[in-house]
Amino acid sequence: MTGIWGIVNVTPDSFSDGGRYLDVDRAVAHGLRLRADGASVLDVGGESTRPGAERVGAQVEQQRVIPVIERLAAAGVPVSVDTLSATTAAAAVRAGARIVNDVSGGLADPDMRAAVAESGADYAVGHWRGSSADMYANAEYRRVAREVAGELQERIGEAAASGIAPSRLIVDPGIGFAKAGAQNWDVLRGLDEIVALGPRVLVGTSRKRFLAETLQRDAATDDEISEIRRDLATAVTSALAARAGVWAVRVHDVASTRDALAIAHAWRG
Ligand code: PMM
Repeated sequence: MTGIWGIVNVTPDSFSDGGRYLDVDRAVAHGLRLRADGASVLDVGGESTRPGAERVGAQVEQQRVIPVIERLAAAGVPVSVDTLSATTAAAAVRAGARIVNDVSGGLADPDMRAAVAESGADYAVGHWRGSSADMYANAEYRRVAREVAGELQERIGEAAASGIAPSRLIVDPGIGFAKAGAQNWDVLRGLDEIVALGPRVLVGTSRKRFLAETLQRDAATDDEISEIRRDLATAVTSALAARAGVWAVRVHDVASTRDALAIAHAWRG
């Protein structure tokens, strides 16, 4: 059965109404709720990697995520840390995280691969072509899925050279990262090329802009596409990704994707 990573963002915009301790309590409660909804892994992040987002610095990032990771890990939940920073990755593993989720695939921080190798954690490497601020300038492809697969293959080789065994790797085509609109659909359509690389595959479409753009294009009015509709679109793409053979999907609303995966599973028999 396809796994579901539940997203726990510990950023001021995600939990905005209190001091640091209240934020920790709320983030932990949210994570436990996602776990009860069926998440196989909780992915804890303290720095937004969305297009245009500012970097916050490793110290602030760790103040946000480490207490949350400690408590979720102590509750027995498998935790991953969503970070570009080697020091945050190492601290998170010491706090109980089992997986380092690096959307840059090791390109953002030159110390990342060594830190992961030493930590013993699993390593999720994303397809990435530069930081949030300038990623769209790099969204030039001739055959998107093939090029993404080729660049992920390079990341796999670099990880192996750093002493990270292939069995510890997870690859992610990085939906929305240096990919505009339709290019994301090209990647999803070509997921078999990513699956063929060998490592476990993770895919994150959750609430991303290309989904809203697609719904908007077909909409009768130009209303904002609501969160509920983005979650429905996410559940559909997650079920289709599962059929394409991915190992896990990364989502904000675990319950709707859990239901979609159960229905897709029943269809397959
Ligand atoms: N997307 C975001 C953040 N982290 N991690 C992985 N492995 N894959 C993704 O697609 C991914 C990620 C950005 O989305 P968010 O701000 O909604 O979490």
